[in-house]
This record gives sequence, C-alpha cells and structure tokens, in this order.
Amino acid sequence: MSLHHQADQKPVPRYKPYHGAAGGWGALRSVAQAWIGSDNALKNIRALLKTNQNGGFDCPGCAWGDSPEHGMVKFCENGAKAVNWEATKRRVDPAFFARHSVTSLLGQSDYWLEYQGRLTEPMVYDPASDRYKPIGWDEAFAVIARHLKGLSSPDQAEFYTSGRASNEAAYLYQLFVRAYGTNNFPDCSNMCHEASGVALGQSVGVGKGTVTFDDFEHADALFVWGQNPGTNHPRMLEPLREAVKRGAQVVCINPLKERGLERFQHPQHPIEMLTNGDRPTNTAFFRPALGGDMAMMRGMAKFLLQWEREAQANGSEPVFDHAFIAEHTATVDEYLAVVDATPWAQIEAQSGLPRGEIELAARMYVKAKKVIMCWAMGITQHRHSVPTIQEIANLMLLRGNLGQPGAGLCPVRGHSNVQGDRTMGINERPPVALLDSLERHFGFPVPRHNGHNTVEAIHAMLEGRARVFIGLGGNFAQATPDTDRTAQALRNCELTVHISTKLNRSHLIHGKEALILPCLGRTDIDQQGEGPQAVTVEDSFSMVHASNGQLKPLSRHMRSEPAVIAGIAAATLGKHPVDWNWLIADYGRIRDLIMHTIPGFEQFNERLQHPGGFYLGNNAGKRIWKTASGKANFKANRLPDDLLHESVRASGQLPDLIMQSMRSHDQYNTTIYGLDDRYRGVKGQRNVLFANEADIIRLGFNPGDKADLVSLWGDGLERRVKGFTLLAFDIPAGQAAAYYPEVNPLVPLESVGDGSHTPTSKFVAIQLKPASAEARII
Ligand SMILES: Nc1nc2c(c(=O)[nH]1)N[C@H]1C(S)=C(S)[C@@H](COP(=O)(O)OP(=O)(O)OC[C@H]3O[C@@H](n4cnc5c(=O)[nH]c(N)nc54)[C@H](O)[C@@H]3O)O[C@H]1N2
Ligand SMILES: Nc1nc2c(c(=O)[nH]1)N[C@H]1C(S)=C(S)[C@@H](COP(=O)(O)OP(=O)(O)OC[C@H]3O[C@@H](n4cnc5c(=O)[nH]c(N)nc54)[C@H](O)[C@@H]3O)O[C@H]1N2
Ligand SMILES: [Mo]
Repeated sequence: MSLHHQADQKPVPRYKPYHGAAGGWGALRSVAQAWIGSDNALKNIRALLKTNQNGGFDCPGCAWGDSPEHGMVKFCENGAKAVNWEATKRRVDPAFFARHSVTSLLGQSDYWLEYQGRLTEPMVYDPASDRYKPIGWDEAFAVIARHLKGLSSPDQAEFYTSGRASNEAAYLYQLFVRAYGTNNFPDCSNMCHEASGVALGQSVGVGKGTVTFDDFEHADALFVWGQNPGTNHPRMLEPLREAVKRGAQVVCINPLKERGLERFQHPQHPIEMLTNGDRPTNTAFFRPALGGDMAMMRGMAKFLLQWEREAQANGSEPVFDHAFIAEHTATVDEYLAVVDATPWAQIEAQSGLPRGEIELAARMYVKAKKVIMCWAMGITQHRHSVPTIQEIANLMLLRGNLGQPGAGLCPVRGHSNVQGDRTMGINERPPVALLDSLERHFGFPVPRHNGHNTVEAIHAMLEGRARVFIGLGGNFAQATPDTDRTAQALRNCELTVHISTKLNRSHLIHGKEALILPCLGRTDIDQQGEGPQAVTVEDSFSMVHASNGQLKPLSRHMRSEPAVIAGIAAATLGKHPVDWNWLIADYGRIRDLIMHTIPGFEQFNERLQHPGGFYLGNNAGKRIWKTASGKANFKANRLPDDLLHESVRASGQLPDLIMQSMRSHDQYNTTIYGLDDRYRGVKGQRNVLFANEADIIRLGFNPGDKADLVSLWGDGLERRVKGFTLLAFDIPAGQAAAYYPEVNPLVPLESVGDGSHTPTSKFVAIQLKPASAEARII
C-alpha cells in the first residue's frame, strides 16, 4: 500500500517486532512505495536527484551535514519522504475550504489535514460561515498591519519561527520584528536544542557543535547519547558504520535498542544488500533510566579521577590532559571536588546502571585518543538538561577532546535550518553584540529587553498579555506542550497568522481573526523581480550553502517566505528601516545586509559560489574561548536531588511509569507521513504506549489492552489521553514511551528545563487508568 493512499483508508493496527537491519532493502522498498504511490512520481524523482547536490536544493528533512567532497547521492529514506511530501500536486485551494468548515476540519486527523496537499492562496477566516475564504495579499498584509499598529505595546505580539525558514527569511523577519519593537521570538529551538546552546555557551563560549563532517573520519570513539539517527538523521548512519569498519568504538546510550543504532545497511550499496550483509553501527550499548545520563557521565568522571590518581601514584601515563587543562580551562578543582562528593549510590540509582557498566563506558572513553560526543532530544528535553550537557563538556575537557581533529562536541540539530535561524538573530535573548551591530547599521533603537520564548509566549497569550500570534512555519498548536491550554492561548488572540506550506491544526485553532498565508517550500522555484532566487541554510557543522528550488510552484498565488515577510513589514513600517520590496527582488541584497551585520559572513555572496558552500568557523573548535573567564569552564553542577519534580510529588501520588515522547519512523515532527514505525514493529497505529511486559501486568493490564494515560502535576488540572494500546516492548522497567504529538496534552506547561525553558518531553510522570474512550486519532 502506498504512503499516499493511507490517509483515506482505515488502517489495520499490527505489532510485530522487527528483526531486519536498518536501512537497506526495507528503506528502499519504503521509498519505492512513496514514489509509486505519489501522484507526482516523475517530478519527484527529478527532485530527489537534486537533493543536497551543488546547484540543487537543501533537503527539507534534518540538519545533518554532508561532506562537500564525498559521494554523490545524498538523500535518505526519510529525506525522500520529506521531498515527496512537499512536492505533491494535491492542492488545498479555495474550493477545498468552501467544502469544509473549520469545525468539520477539526474532526480530521493531523495526518489527513496535511495529506490534502499544498496551500495555494491566502485565506481569511469568516466567522459567519465558519470557513476560510480567499483574500488578496495586500488586503491580508493590511489586516496584519492594522492589528500590529493597534497594540498598546509591540511586546503584545508573538513572532514564532520553525526551523525550516532560510537564512534570508529569518534575517528579514528578525529585522522587521526588531524594527517593529520587540524581541518576542518564540521558536522551535526553544523546544529542541535550547539546552545545548545555553550549556555550551557557558562551558566553551559557543552555543553550537564544534566538529565538522571530516572529524568523524578521525575519531577513535563516537558516543551517541539520546538520539535515534536511523529514523531522524539517517545520513549519520554512514559515518557511524564507517567508524566501526575502521575499528573505532561507537558507543550508544539509549534506553531503547533503536534498530538503526544496532545494525545498518546502506540503501545505496547494492552489493551489500545483495549479500544481505549488514555491519554493526555500534560496539557497545548502554540503557540508562530516563534522565539518568548525567549520573552515568558523573560515574564515568569518577572512574577517570580514580585512574588518574592511580596513574599518579604509580607513575604511569596520566588519564587527564594536564597541559590542556592548565592552558585552556578554568575551575577544574571545583569540578573534581563535586565529582568526589557525588556518592556511588546516587549515581547507580539515578542512572539505572550498575557500576560495572559505567566502568566499561569509562574505559571505552579513555581508550580513545580522540572522541566525538553526539546527542539529541534524549538529552535536551529534561529538567536538568543544561547540567547534563555541561557534564558532557566536562568529560571532554578532562582529556582535551576539543579543538583537535577527530574530537569535539556534536549536538545533532533537528530542523534543516534551525541552527541558521539562530545565527540570523531569531533569539528572544539576543546577544548584545547582535543588537549593537543592527543598531549601528540600520540606525534605529533596537529593543534591548528580552522577549518571550515558546513557553512564555503561551503563558502571555493565556493571560491576555499577548494578542497577536504570527507563525513563520511550524505547527505551534501541536508541537507545544499542554495541548488544551495552548489551544486556549491561541484562541484568546485577536489575530493569528500562519505562513505555511500545508494545512495543519494550528490553522484551525485560531484567534478572533485569522489568516493562512501560503508560501513556497525548499523544492519550489522562487522567481523574484531579478530572476530565480537561491536561499541559504546552515547545517549542524556550521556549513553554509545555497539551496535552489527546482520545481514549478503549484500556484502563482504562493509567495516566498522573504516576500511574505517583506509584505507584512512594508504594510506595517513603510520603508523603515529598509525598502523591503527592493530587497526581495534579489536576495543577494539581503545577504549583503547579513554580511554587514552578522559575524562570519564576510563576502557572503562571493563565497556562496564555492561548491558545497563555506564554513562559518567555530571559536571553541580553534581553542578560542569566548567565555567570561576567557577559558573553557568546568561546570561543577550537583546531580539533581530527585529526578521527580516537586510538583509531581505535590500531586500526592506516585507515577506508575516515567514516559518519554518520541518520533516514529513515519513522521516529521507533527507531520505524519504514515501510521507505521517499521523499526519498532508497529503498523497502522500511533496511539500506543510502549512498556515493559512485567510493568503492564504489574499495573493490572495485559499487553494489547487499552488504557488512559494521566500525567501527574500538583496543579489540580487533569491531563489525560484516552484509549492507548499497551505494547509489550523491550524497554527498561519503570519506563514507557509514546509518540509525539499524541501525548503532548500530558506535558505540563510548567514542566520545563532549568535555564533552558524547554518542555520536559522526555520525562513525564504518568499513571495508567482503565480506558474510558477510544483514542483520538491524530
Ligand atoms: N525523519 C525525521 N527526521 C527528523 C525529525 C522527524 O520528526 N522525522 N525531526 C527533526 C528534529 S526537529 C529533531 S530535534 C531531530 C530529533 O531527533 P532525535 O533526538 O533522535 O528524536 P526523538 O525521536 O525525540 O528521539 C530521541 C531518542 O532519545 C532516546 N531517549 C529518550 N529519553 C532519553 C534519556 O533520558 N536518555 C537517553 N540516553 N536517551 C533517551 C529515545 O529512546 C530516542 O531514541 O530529528 C530531526 N529529523
Ligand atoms: N512531546 C514532544 N513535543 C515536541 C518534541 C518532542 O520530542 N516531544 N519535539 C520538539 C522539537 S525538537 C521541535 S523542533 C518542535 C517542532 O515544532 P514545529 O517546527 O512548529 O513543527 P513542525 O511539525 O516541524 O511544523 C510542520 C508545519 O510546518 C509547515 N512547513 C513545512 N515546511 C515549511 C516551509 O518550508 N515553510 C513554511 N513557512 N512552513 C513550512 C507546514 O505547514 C507543516 O504543517 O516540536 C517540539 N515538540
Ligand atoms: Mo527539533
């Protein structure tokens, strides 16, 4: 059955553990099905061949980078799905909206909504008919300008960004919003790698990863913490496999034995597929408790310290890199004191790992001269994510694993340009240097006070302190926590505006007035006054390159993101501080502004001509420390006293299980491509809870039973999702897992990371109750 036909059919739920390798024939079959089932097959094959090629477009999937010199085929199964999904010829046009009221659309699944096709014309909500109706672009811009100008303070508007926006769009957006007068930039990054930025900024002075693609070829060991690359960064499996092949260690730390981390076949490697050969992508697998990584790292640090002392006592080779520590770091003594003071009992209890396993991980770490540590959402979406990431940095600093080839820190980013959007100034807590630079160049007083992040924006809308919401991409209503309260927040607004490619639930949960503005995607040709335009993006390795759309847009009424922003800006601010419409005739003009105001973009337009783009550089990677101390800082954080939040304790109840929310193989965040999760053996369903069989029985259920899930938080609100099927899964006792966004109603808005404000999507205290109703289909 093809991917594209499932949305109209009722699926048959099935569950059977998967034993094949990740990638390989299964992946190829899945891509082939996506093509054959596509209503646009030929066009899409052409598009795919252009993905991540020089002169082609950047894959709208993940932010993994590619070596400019290596290989020619640079797309993967899930990149293929992302391209195919965007390049559909199905349309959500005025006739579609005339057929469906907003209330009736609310009854459809998210899967169904996005599957209907691309948005083709600007639409405005008409309360009388409960329908979206067409509106002209200029009229739409005038509506927005009227609202923005009518607010008593610019801080009453929220300007959300999702991470697909190009550098050019993001730059223009932040310039407009700051000229308008606020730093209210909630963005997807607040829910994603925010903790990495905060932690690394304090530790090493750079909020980004320090490695480049080539470093992966030189590492002796790669640690992969809390990440599922087989599904979310499939192109990363290739360097992992290559590393194992040349004898490097790949150490995975994940409570789930994700298939992609165990074994992998390269889908574009015919011989290997014919012989069914698959090489391991890992050499060791550790399965900690949810949120237990910091304790495991602390245990590793304790072994390092013990071995260092032994080496000193018997005169053997030291474990620490003393020269590096002396020259480049600060506060090592405070850190080692806190390592000494952390009791083993706490480490073992919190990590869920016996001391012997932690010792093994520590041995693998010290055996390697050059180590890269990678991580993703399993690390960043916890209350104590900032100290956890700082513990990664501490471990790396002890052995000088920073700023040498084959070693460094690698937060693997999510959305394809989420890193670039930050570089461009999408930041609710902007660095002073950025503000100074904007003010100097454009000559207007920029707002200096911090704006709202995602969670703060929801609070502000809930309390009526914010009244206008504008979303540059994304699906705010579904991606955010505490779904019911977020819905109320959006409904409180005077105006909600979404600049989007596809219909989603955020368009249906709207303010008193509401607009949908259809925009071009990565794959579309972007024709402006001076000809077709390229945009630029930055990957996880700080490589900036151009992306050229290849396909003719479905409708002449769609506009590019920069053009939509320019339209809103011109209607609101006239030609202040720039002539917006002149800028978008040729995006080279926007890049000139970027060159003048953002460090690292000297000769931006010229350097873009270089095949594969250019490297932005990274101070920490060069052992230049832009911290207050001028050194890389060891951070002496204590382990959390209690992983369970005091507000959970205040509920007076104990959780049955601790649940993480994660992605299936057939989704891109809130975009659901299909209802299967191949590597976890799930077919035709998403409202499932993975749990240990013994736990299911202990809690009075049987595998296959349905249950309601209720989360604990001592604020008197009931947070419940209904009718989830319990699947017996290979998962450590006491843990559970379910899919995002189905379980977002269970994540309390107040449950956020210390210092990062990121919703704790990987640590939700839940109880199981007898099922009260069928599950709502998302
Ligand atoms: N195809 C596809 N690609 C994507 C996306 C997508 O949805 N689909 N999303 C993009 C985005 S925005 C992002 S941010 C990335 C997300 O990429 P990932 O971070 O890989 O995404 P998740 O599915 O959230 O997976 C989290 C992993 O962490 C593990 N984990 C959970 N809690 C813990 C913990 O406490 N400790 C440890 N050690 N592990 C834990 C889970 O078992 C799971 O394997 O992918 C990007 N790429
Ligand atoms: N419980 C739980 N919640 C989570 C997470 C989790 O792991 N668990 N993960 C969090 C993470 S890491 C992230 S990054 C966020 C993601 O949050 P968002 O970025 O807000 O969500 P997406 O699902 O990526 O947005 C999909 C929508 O973007 C629009 N779109 C797609 N392409 C384009 C484009 O090129 N331009 C424009 N303008 N619009 C486009 C389409 O209309 C589509 O419906 O969710 C977070 N929420
Ligand atoms: Mo993300």
